[in-house]
Amino acid sequence: MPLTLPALAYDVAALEPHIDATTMTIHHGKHHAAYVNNANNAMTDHSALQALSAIDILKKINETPDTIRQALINNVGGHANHTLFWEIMAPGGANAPTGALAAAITSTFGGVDQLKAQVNDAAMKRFGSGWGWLVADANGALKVISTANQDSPIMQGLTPLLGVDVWEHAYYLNYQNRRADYLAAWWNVVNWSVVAANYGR
Ligand code: MN3
Repeated sequence: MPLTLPALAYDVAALEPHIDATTMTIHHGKHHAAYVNNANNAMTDHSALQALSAIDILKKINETPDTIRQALINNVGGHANHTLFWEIMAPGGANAPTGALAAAITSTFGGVDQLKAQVNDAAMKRFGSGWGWLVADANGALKVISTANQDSPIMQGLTPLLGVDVWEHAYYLNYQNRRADYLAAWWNVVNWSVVAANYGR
């Protein structure tokens, strides 16, 4: 099959107390796995698509067959979004953004605290399910955006550097309706080294 569920690089309990082990187990093993399975099912009769990476499918989403495009948006998007999400979290996180990313955050937003506030605002204003993002455009300029459902910034020609999942499945077991509390806690597990590496791609 073309797409596979990536293994987590850390234990499901490693992000506690900020993200609990049960949420991680279900989120990765059930939700993310379902996006992978549903994406592969959608591509069953489309061998050319099966040869592409998730990122390349999303870049060419407007060239995909009408009959499966929404399934690809939802499920290839869900796969790419969650793959990034696991990668940009780590136990303890990193202390601060570094290098070119740190300089760009300062020049664009004024500093990392202001960036966090903008991401939190975008994530809080996302009605229903979706994501808050730090992205780079084709010129390397940083922007904060939000997308609905599993819509990927890649479909807009943007490079996602950091994304926070604000679907209720990402936080409801531990935080119930308190999305703001989840967001505040989530910054404690951001792996800024990976976010900085994403900016260099
Ligand atoms: Mn999710």
